[in-house]
Amino acid sequence: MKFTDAKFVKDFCAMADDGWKLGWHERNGGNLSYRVKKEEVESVKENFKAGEWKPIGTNVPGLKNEYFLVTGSGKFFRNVILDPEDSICMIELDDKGENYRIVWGLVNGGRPTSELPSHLMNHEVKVKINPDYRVIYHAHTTNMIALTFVLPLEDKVFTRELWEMATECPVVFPDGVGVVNWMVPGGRDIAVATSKLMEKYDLAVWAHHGMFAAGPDFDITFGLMHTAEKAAEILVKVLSMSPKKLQTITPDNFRSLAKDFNVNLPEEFLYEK
Ligand code: 2HA
Ligand code: ZN
Repeated sequence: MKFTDAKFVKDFCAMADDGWKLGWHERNGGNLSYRVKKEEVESVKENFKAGEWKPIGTNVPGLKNEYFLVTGSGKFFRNVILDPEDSICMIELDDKGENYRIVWGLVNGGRPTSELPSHLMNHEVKVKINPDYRVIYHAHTTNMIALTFVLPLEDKVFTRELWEMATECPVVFPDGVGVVNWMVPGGRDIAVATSKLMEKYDLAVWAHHGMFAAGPDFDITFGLMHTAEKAAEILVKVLSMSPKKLQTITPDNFRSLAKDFNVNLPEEFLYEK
């Protein structure tokens, strides 16, 4: 099968395009990675041309010999659907999880996303907790970034404020949201900080930068990012109208919702204000 005819490749490109259309990927902003299933690897293997092994920049032994479809460093999300061969690549990890090599894509040169350490460390954390998790998505979501200038950079504040913005939010992300203080992107330190939050959450906010989302498939992961960003947009509108809410969803309302919707909402987020 032609590589770009595979459903997982088409779905990857469609998700990148959805994010672009929502304005989350100016220029080369954001990155996406997908841990490819064994049978999917087999289905496109005839197209592989292996490049040289290169260091990942961190160790991910829990992902040894896995294959990932990832966006390219410096590549524009806008171009993923127009020219996938130039914009994305498939990589294979070695049997220690220390090096990678490109097996398909980036035909005009380049390397995988600058946030490869964060993506792979997040995948490694998630696969240990739930082997069904396959997608890590980083986007420059406008409203969430705006909130990181005016809200305290605390998990419990972001989680609670976002939950209050739409009844659906605590059902979509019942574990809450983690927050990383401003850090230099692209390196191992921010990858370690983010992957630590991923032990607890599916969503991490990077102050003054964007968000990371994790999930089992493209729809769920994109939907999580979209729901959180929409809640952030509502909060930006509310705060723009008034610094104080006249009414909101209360801790007891959340407890009733948790019961009826059969979700566990940790009490740490249901504090009195
Ligand atoms: O430019 O989003 O965080 C890609 C990025 C880096
Ligand atoms: Zn970024």
